Amino acid sequence: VRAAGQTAGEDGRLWELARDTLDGNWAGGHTVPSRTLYPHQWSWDSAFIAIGWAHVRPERTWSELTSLFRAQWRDGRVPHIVFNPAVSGGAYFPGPAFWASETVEGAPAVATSGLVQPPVHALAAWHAYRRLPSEEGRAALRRLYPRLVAQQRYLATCRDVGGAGLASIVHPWESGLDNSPAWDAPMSAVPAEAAVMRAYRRRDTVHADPAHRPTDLDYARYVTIVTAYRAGGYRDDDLAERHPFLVECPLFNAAMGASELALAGIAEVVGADPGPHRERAVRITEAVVTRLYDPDSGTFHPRDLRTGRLTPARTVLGLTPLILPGLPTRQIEAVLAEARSARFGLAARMDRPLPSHDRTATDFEPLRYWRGPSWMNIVWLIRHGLLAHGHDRLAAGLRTSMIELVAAAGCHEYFHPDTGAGLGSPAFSWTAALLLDVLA
Ligand code: 2M8
Repeated sequence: VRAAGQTAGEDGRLWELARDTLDGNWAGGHTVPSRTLYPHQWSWDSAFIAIGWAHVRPERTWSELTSLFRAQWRDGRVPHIVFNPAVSGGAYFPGPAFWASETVEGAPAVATSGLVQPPVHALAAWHAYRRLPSEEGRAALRRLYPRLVAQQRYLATCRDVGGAGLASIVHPWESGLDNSPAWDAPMSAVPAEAAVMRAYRRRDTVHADPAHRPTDLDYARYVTIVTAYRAGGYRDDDLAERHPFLVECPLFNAAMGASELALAGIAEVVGADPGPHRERAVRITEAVVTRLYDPDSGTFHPRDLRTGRLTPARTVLGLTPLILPGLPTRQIEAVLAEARSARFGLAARMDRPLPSHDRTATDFEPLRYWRGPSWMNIVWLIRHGLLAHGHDRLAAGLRTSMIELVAAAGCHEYFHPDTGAGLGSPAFSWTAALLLDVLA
């Protein structure tokens, strides 16, 4: 752990800013993504946040993950939101009353959502542990290991709707990239009208500029999809026959594969057998390539199980299978070509931040959430993948870009992909956490 002040000059200032941002969002046992926009615990946020805590307050790495997994459902699903009972139910939409998790058999005592998010947790736990191995860390890994295994098992069984060894997401919120153009095709088939939202009160647009957030029509569809899933008690049987949104996402599945490899590492530390994890990682990697790689575009796309087709948009999701250490050379090279093209502009010296969507596309929106702006967790994951494949110079380009963004704009939630201006929440936890990781 590096004490503030040990780092000279500008890096020291950023280090303190990032640590103070995390401290400000610490809610005792977990860290909120943002005090205003997201006042509860979010699943994949906590994974990224845990990585940051390892560098400044290591004990919080393990509380962050432990508190999240305490809310794991009996079937193994890790809910995407764990509601803090001390925060008013109306502070965030949709709040605990909307999800009604307490009515579901197998849900925990604390109120949660019924959806999941990309399973980056084993990856994060292993990354944090390796950055700072300790006896406390080993004890935490021993406690977390069976829960991480159950999380992966849930996704690999209940969510393998397509039967090809990949997990399906049942809602765009499960992707973490809520309104990405990747979901436009499957979302257009979900029945809804913007007027549906008159029955609800959105809270996000109170705290953030509505022009930077998903639209009311998007929200109407989000509500329709949750309502359908909730009506079936959040069960996953027969989803293919009855659920309006079913997609195999490249990031979600790459995270699942990379987490199996992380679990192999964790298994060795806790005295379990790493073999089955390595085998599963190989199988998931093969399925990601077979099902989600498109040789014509030279990148990865989500597969819409309702049409059987790959969705056409070329978003940053296409680059994320780089986090799979076993990705074949052919796909690594294709993805690198896509990343270095004018669409994404990856370079050893970036002239602009990495966007979340193809910047040459007609539906590229530089201000709107996941439809163009640059996001630190995605940049961190792609950098992690570049390092795994030995592309150190390109990885360094992303690291410099991350540092420059925060230096100029602060720990914002997302950044304008041309100017680097800060957007969304100004004190956002995963931005701070992942900055600490690249500075350390
Ligand atoms: C955003 O998603 C939530 C819904 O889960 C929202 O918009 O209200 C996404 O950026 C998601 O990836 C993130 O985990 C969450 C909290 O930071 O916010």
